[in-house]
Amino acid sequence: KQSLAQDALKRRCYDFLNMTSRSFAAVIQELDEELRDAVCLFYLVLRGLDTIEDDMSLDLDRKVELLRSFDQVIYQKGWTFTENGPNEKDRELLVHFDVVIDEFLRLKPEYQKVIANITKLMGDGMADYASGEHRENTAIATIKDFDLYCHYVAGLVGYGLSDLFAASGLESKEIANDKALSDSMGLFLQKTNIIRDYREDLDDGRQFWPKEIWGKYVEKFSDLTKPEYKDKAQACLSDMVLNVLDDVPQVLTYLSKLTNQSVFNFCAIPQVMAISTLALVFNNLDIYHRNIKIRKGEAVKLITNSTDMDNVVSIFREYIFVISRKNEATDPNFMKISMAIGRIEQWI
Ligand code: PS7
Ligand code: MN
Ligand code: MN
Ligand code: MN
Ligand code: MN
Ligand code: MN
Repeated sequence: KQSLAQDALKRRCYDFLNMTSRSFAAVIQELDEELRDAVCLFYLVLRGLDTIEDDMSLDLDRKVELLRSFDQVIYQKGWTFTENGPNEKDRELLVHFDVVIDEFLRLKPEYQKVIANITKLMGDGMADYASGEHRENTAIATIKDFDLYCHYVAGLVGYGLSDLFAASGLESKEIANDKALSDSMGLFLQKTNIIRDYREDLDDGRQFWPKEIWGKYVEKFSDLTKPEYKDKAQACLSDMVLNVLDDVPQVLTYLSKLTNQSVFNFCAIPQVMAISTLALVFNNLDIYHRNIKIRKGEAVKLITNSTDMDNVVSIFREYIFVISRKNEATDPNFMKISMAIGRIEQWI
């Protein structure tokens, strides 16, 4: 049985979850009891790691040291971190990270191992990109670099979540076997986020779009915002969307394998939000100037409708149709996008 003090610590973790996540807080809290705390703590640990990765004011050597050792930090009772810049988003979480560690150490050892394993792989991946071979003006040069970075920060989350689902017994062990499917679940979310956040990331001095794509259209990444390059910017955006569409069949295959209702909702809701966001950003040059988001009412509709595979497939069909209608014959990627849609239509 839990003591009152332990209850209070757990509540603070859920407060941190609600503070740090707009998109995952609700779906995590709806998970079956067996998985809820493990996924919440997985989220908080990775949110802590990402807060270190994102802080451009931290000394680079210090950042790399922290990223590479974060899988050990989560076993150090009492560890807190106050070195982040004062304006760093989610700084508070690390200031009180001892609370997260306490709760992490109360999870089943099997869950702890999954979380620590992914934290090690992600931290090393982030460190590679923060320094070393990828550290130039443009860290992400090729599409291969782009895929690998997204694998580190999102595909690995897919691996870890699938491992937790399998370990809980709420899903079959097989869900964790096909790594490519779990990877796609993360890549589709991450790549859509990276397209949508072009402007925000640019203003923060970060560029995640691979030069292999944007370099076909402009000399400088920031040229995409200029009115004189409007047509280039539109073509570049459709090239990026084309790249993300690749993952859709695998996302639908993964979702079709799930059996537990709460796990299905948890997995499906972010994916339908992503396909809706992708339809919204496609051919929408606003992304180069401001942060655009799907309407609140649309998000609510998506959440309430993502109850089973038939409904999720209908939602994907609807947004793939939107993309298909916005696809213009004058776009240099018109044919390739039509073909990608064709491959998805075999599924829906
Ligand atoms: C453990 C639920 C369901 C098999 C903190 C969920 C930031 C898109 O930086 O906050 O604000 O623009 O909007 C989430 C696979 C990861 C991938 C990655 C951990 C789905 C640290 C989400 C979330 C796999 C690195 C948040 C990948 O976006 O970004 C848990 C299956 C964290 C998932 C980051 C991005 C997540 C992201 P930002 P957001
Ligand atoms: Mn966010
Ligand atoms: Mn971030
Ligand atoms: Mn980051
Ligand atoms: Mn405080
Ligand atoms: Mn982002």
